[in-house]
Amino acid sequence: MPLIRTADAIRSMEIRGAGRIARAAAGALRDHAEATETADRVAFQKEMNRAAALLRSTRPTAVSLPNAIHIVMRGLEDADSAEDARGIIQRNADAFIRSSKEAVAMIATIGANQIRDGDVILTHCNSEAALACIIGAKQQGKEIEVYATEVRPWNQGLLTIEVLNQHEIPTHYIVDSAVRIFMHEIDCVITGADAVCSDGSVINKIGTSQIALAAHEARTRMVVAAETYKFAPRTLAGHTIPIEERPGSEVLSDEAARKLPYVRVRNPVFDVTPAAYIDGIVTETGLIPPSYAPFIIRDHLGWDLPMIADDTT
Ligand code: RI2
Repeated sequence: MPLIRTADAIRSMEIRGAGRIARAAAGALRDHAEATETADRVAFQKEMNRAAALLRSTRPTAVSLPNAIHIVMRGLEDADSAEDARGIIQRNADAFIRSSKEAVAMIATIGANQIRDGDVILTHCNSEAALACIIGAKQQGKEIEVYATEVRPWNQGLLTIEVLNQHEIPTHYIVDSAVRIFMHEIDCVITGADAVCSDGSVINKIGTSQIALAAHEARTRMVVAAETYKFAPRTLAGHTIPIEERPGSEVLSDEAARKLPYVRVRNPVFDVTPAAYIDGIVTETGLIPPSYAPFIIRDHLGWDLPMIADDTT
């Protein structure tokens, strides 16, 4: 997909989900490198920096996006020629896309092993990584049931129940505010992540932290499924991750809002779940306690990332 089209699709949530956004950005950088015909190395690098900045500006919260861009652009400064630089981007992008898909497959196996036969699971939003764990458990022959939330205002729960239905997994579809009433029936909550901070806190779809609180109160396990490239290196240096707030018109139509001049809609789309409410994070390298997050950053993203890259969160 061309660069500007991809950026628009990410911004408008036509492409959504932290992993899908990351792969789409990597693919767009690769295609843009191919389409940028200059033979001048400096001009090529400048154009690719511009493309990276455009993609980075589309959505502020999911750290998978700047991390993917950083991984794809890595080594560009060592290129001898534009052709060399183009090759680096192509190889990096292809490798990233491949490893991102392999990570989901690994998470499926590791996460499925966290689910027992007979478990009732609750999931929130539409996470490829979380669903992979649930589908993995079903494929292991476990009898499971799922509660899936609606996820206002974008109703990503509809995507989730479609996938669960395709896999013939018995599912209850509930409104977001019904989570606590059903929590006593849930054995394990599994969600995805848009970002994992160095203190082990997890940023995910709005409502996740309320679910985690309800799970904590009911002593229900709370597991997060997150590839290592969703960990946020710059949080090691004290940076916080901006929480995206989208237009109020996604919640209340402009027409309805016009009749209510004293009402202002607030529409934050992510929230922060503190590490204390998370029992484990399933990554492609294994199940880790949230306190292990700095080691994931060191081993998979590098300590140097927060220092050298202004472009990473
Ligand atoms: P995967 C989504 O964000 C949801 O918050 C979901 O839990 C998270 O990305 C991770 O998704 P949005 O793009 O990468 O719907 O696991 O705002 O698919």
